[in-house]
Amino acid sequence: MKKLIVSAALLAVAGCAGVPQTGERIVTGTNPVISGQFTADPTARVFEGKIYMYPSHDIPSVVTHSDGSPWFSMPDYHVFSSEDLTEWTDHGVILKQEDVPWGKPDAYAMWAPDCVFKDGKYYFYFPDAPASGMGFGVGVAVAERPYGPFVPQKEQIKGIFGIDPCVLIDDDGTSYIYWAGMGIRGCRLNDNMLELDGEPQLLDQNLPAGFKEGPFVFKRDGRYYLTYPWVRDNTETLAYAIGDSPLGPFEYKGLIMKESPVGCWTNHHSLVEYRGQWYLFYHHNDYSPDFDKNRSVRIDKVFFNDDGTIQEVTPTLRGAGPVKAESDVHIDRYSSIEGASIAYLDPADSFKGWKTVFSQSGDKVCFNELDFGRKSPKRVIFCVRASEGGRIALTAGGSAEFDVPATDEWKEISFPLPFKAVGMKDLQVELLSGGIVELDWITFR
Ligand code: FUB
Repeated sequence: MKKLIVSAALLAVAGCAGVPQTGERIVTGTNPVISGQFTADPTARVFEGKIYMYPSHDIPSVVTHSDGSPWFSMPDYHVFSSEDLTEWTDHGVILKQEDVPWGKPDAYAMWAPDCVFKDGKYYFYFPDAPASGMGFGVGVAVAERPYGPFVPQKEQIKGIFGIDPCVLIDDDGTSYIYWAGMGIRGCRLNDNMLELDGEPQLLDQNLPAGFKEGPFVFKRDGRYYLTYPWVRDNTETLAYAIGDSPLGPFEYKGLIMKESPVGCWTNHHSLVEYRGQWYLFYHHNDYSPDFDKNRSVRIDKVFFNDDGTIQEVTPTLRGAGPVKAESDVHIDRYSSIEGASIAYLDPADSFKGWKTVFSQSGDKVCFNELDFGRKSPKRVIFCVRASEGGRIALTAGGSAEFDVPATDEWKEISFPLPFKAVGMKDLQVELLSGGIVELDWITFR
């Protein structure tokens, strides 16, 4: 590929863009998906032709565990929706602990939820600490739309002592509820979706030993998948088993995801098919490396083998959403990296995101599947800081080199793009020479 060298730069003095706030539209396509707040335990459902994500909501800890350490603090639930897994709308708080008639209003125990649609209504299932006792119960809040308003039932579901509810509506309309409470349990739900219909059953007797929680059950090609976080060693993997009926027996099949490489103790997930592709929604502590109970939702594609088994998912930063070349492309959410490093833009506020730091010639970052659309852009703009300046090579179909001028401040630097780029391209940025170059984002106009 012929390389073009572009040496003239236009220096724009405008500051680089900020962070989306709660309540605004959030545009990423990369992992983690939501910034500006913590999100965990995501259940993704397809309602009204869109993806609705029902996560739980971590806040900086205000609760102390019995051993004195800071503990999960989860006061309420938001719901988010997206048509393309890149642009998300935060519909705001749909339920808070003070509004649960049977709950303890200051327990901060609104753990992993689920939401299903039946006969014109949306049923939101959530754990909470009962005002009258110890442990956890599960309640239901009902709405006419997927984003509420949700009205909580007066009482918790009788017969459920545990956390992490998940509901499956089978093809014949029969519903089942699953939860974690001294093992993974399941039971038929009454047609009113509010009461158990029968005796709860223990479902994990035949599964390999080790702590399990967060069951997510779905049906695919006539078989029932019981998927769950599982501690096989020190922290949680995501594992799964398959059965021929909704309440098992289930046979262990393997892992969906290995343990966190940096020790985030929990993982919690859901799988959903949307527009012909299956996705794994899960969480990691990207915005809180020092406290793993402040988590953030990630999404990656998941694939099935012909025999119905699930291919293990390698967690990515690139994520599963389409990213447009005309957006601010954060290559710190890379597909691959050689030599360069990633750091918070502002260590005092992780929600401001990350920067890529190129320190030595040969440092290289690739960001796959950047969508240039049908019309090639005329310019490329880098948001950079580089006290000595540096020369960088950019490849996206064509290839060119750019001289970044020395700047001690973050600057947007615009160059003519000397090659055509249309359609889906993998983007590569490499430092060729010069001093340290820090890159916040790149965009093409
Ligand atoms: O988020 C609180 C708890 O951590 C969830 O209910 C579990 O599944 C684990 O993710």
